[in-house]
Amino acid sequence: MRLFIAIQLNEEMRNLLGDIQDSYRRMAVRGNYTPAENLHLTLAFIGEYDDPDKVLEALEAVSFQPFRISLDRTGCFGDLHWAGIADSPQLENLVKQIRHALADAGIPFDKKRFRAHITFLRRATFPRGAKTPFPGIKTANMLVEEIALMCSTRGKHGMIYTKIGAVEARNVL
Ligand code: 2AM
Repeated sequence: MRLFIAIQLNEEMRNLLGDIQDSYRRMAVRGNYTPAENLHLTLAFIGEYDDPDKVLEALEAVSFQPFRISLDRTGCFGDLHWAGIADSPQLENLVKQIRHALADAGIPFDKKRFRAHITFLRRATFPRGAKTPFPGIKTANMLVEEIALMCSTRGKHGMIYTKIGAVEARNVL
């Protein structure tokens, strides 16, 4: 199974991402728009791995308190367009812990530098002469209270992401 660890988004974040997608659509940008239910922030990409229980066990070593993240910009990697998360030491720390936990358990993962982004459009093609739309500087935020182990499968109408387990934030007084 194809696994990754992600933060699932609240309604406020999904709504803003939907508004951003609409502004791209209004510019007649074509491509593969991420359906609202698939929007997420990947923290670590594991890929093909058949022991999700071992991943969940490894993630028990990760400890974090609830923290806020917010969207603050849009950008692209080639024809893949994303919304960026404002700098967050808590998020960086969480990703570091996840990577350590996976490495300690011998679970493979993509070791590319972490760049906190939420992909909302893939394989974008812009109409001739169009500029990348930069919708206002609206922001949205959410409280991160858990990280989810996600499984990705190819459905009839695109990718299906299913949560198969989670680790919750711990409130430490
Ligand atoms: P992306 O949005 O930038 O493609 C499921 O594929 C999730 O894992 C996506 O959020 C994807 O990021 C992310 N991901 C990270 N590294 C990946 C990799 N090497 N291959 C595929 N997906 C990866």
